[in-house]
Amino acid sequence: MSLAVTPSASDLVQERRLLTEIPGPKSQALQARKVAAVSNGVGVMLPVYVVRAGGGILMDADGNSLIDMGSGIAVTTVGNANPDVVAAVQEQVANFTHTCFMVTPYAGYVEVCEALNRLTPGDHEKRSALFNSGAEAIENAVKVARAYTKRQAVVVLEHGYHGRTNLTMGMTAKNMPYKQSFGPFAPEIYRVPASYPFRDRGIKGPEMAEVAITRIEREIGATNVAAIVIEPIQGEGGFIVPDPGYFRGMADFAAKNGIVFIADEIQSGFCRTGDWFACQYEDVVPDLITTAKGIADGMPLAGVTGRAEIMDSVHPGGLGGTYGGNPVACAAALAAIDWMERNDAPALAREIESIMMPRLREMALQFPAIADIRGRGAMIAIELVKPGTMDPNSDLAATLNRYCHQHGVVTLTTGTHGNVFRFLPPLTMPRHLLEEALTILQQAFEEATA
Ligand code: PLZ
Repeated sequence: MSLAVTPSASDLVQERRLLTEIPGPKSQALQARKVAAVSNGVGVMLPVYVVRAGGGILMDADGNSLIDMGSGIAVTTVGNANPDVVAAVQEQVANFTHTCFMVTPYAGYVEVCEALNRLTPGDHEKRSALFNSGAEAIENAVKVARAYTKRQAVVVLEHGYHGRTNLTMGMTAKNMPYKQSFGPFAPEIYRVPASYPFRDRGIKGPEMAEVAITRIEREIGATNVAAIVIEPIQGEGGFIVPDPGYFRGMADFAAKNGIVFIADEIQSGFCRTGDWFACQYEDVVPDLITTAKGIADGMPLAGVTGRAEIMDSVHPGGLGGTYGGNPVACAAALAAIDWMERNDAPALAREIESIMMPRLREMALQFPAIADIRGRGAMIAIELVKPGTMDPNSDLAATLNRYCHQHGVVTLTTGTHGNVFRFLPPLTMPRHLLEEALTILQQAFEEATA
């Protein structure tokens, strides 16, 4: 059922099946209730209301089965409702649901930290701490870096995304929809150029790192910088894979200047890119690494992992939160991590890449709007332009997205200009559904450009 190893992910029939229009009448009725009950500020991309999911399928309230090319934004990497995760959660939830680790602890939290310390890059001594969301992990990584360095400045990148809390909004590059009218933002956040090979007019990675480093030295002063926070592959910014040498150049600069180098692997981590962590591709060992999303198959859990001397520099009681490292979320994480290890999840991600890339390259020959194909593993995207120019084509991205949705494929767009079409299938995606999703994308292009 899956790509290679057949880790039967679910008893849901693995086929795309449309019984009604999308969204169907039951979903439409639920959406009307949503509008009446849920803040308008909480957007919904595709209002099909899900009742079951697994393998490569999302099933909605009207009985439609859609192909899931989004994994809930890179979360259900081991397959939605993965049976191992379900069993672990059920066992834990029947034993106890919560104690608060800071009050009376439990083994699951410690075991997740042990797994994070073992799996993240580098064989130095490490410590971890657990939280509820990616944004919270970033907040805490910055707290730790400031406590350790006794400095304040935080350096982030153009096109970076780190969350929606006040600090992480300030660290996020894009205004709409994340920041508009929500300021003022936290101080001491500085943005420097990222490496964006498609739009950098031939500037190589090391050269772009020099540009960013010069900016840090001139405008902030290296000795004032607590942390540099970088996504090894930028997610919400448009699946931007930096040119080789950029990421390493920034990490080396941090090391030379006593700056804590933080890899935000919240989207790219946990086997998504064909490695356990995307920073392994350039052989970079970050001081701290933030994780969330794929760690626990959708149960809310996030982590900060890093050098023991940095993580232990915080005073006792300085880190925490009522729910951080909730026992049910920890049980899910341990089952998800075990599944990834047993099924060689990085290889499954690479196999998805090997199926998608040739199909996308073929489409690019036919449709000149596809100006760049990039990403790694099961984190792949195409950037769309107005043919013959470099102008972002967000209208086409929206049109393709609509076509795919109406034809039962859940796709996502991304990017600073909204012109990047991204693919984040679960690693349990059966090959025939992956191929079918690509065929529907092909048809979407045909119709949009007819
Ligand atoms: N860092 C690299 O990708 C979350 C955002 C969806 P939270 N990305 C999806 C949305 O529109 O809110 C993300 C990320 C990276 C941090 C985060 C934040 O993680 O769990 O959403 O707080």
